[in-house]
Amino acid sequence: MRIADAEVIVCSPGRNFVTLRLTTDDGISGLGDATLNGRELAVASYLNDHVLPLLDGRDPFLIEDIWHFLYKGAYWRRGPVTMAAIGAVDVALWDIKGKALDTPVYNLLGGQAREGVLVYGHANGLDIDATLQAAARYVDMGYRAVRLQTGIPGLPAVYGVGRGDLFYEPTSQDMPDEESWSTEAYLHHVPKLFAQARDALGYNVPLLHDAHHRLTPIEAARLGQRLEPYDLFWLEDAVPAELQEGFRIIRSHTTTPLAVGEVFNSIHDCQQLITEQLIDFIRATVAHAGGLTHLVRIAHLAELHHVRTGCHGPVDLSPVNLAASLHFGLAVHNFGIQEYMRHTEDTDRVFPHAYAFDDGYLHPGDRPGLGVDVDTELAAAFPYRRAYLPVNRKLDGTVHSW
Ligand code: EZ4
Ligand code: CO
Repeated sequence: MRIADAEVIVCSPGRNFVTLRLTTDDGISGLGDATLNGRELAVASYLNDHVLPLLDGRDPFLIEDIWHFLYKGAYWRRGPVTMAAIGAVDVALWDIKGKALDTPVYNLLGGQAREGVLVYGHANGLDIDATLQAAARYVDMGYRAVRLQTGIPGLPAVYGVGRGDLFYEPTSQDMPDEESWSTEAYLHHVPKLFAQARDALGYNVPLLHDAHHRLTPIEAARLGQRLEPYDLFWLEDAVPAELQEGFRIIRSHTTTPLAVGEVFNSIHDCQQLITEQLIDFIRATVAHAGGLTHLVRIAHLAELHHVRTGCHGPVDLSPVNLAASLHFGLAVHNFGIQEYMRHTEDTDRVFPHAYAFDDGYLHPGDRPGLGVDVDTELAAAFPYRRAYLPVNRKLDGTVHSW
């Protein structure tokens, strides 16, 4: 069997997605998600102009060989664009292998290690009451874990608070929206959210929170301490993680579990965080961290160091990425939890899929391969539109992490 055809499908059913489809000479197709939010066309070009010509005629079963051919063969290593492109090829090859062997991808990764993939939903609100109402809605829908984000008094717009419905994820055309930030206001307000959340929801629902890279290590340590009475499942992205040893400061001051890694693209971004046991959950994404092949490597390193997985699963990645995450989460031993934001109906129509939510768990389904298709005709009805994530400024105008 040989790779005979490769195409990059760019569409925007509500938001932009870049999808790679590889097809073999005997007509088996595999899909990979190459979406990099706000920089989509860079990955499309990297694939079309530089990677796809290298795949023609290769044996699609040689997943490990092709991974290293693309990684080492480029000479230029790592980086979000490169790793998203390699990840898309990798996932498409796993999809092809599953279909060729007539078995779901999770069977190729070691088989089902649990009955379903525990997920958490996003409860957002302009104020604490609205956030708690949203959380109660998630619990009613059967979710067993919920992330809470709330507006901060004095700040007109902050991360995690948008339209307030089930489909939160900001995007803007033309120029990025600008949000505002005050660490002082945030640190003062967030403990109140979790105090009231425990009063309203009790202690049986795991609760999560995302600080979205806005704190310094000592600020994060203080927040972690203040949140200890409320038993968080995790505090996410407390600080930007380019400086991995920065997490030592947080770790030495608080027992609140720490999660980080949604912007990581390789094992080298987290090896110190993992081997020094500075975090509890690694959030690297299938699509952005070099595909299933590389994410399994990260998970195996993490397992040795008591770190569990908690993959990023935003709506700005397509159902192809979510399906791949579910096969991974079902099979990997040190799985922790999976982020789950519902895609819009248009996205679900463009990417029909076998995975399903039931009683707080997602299951990837039992179709051979990933169990996701792309309807290219329908995709063509949703053309690409340039879009940006927001940027963030402190109250004095200084650009801050978003
Ligand atoms: O902001 O995926 O935990 N989830 C997140 C996401 C990210 C977006 C960026 O593209 O932090 O909402
Ligand atoms: Co996050």
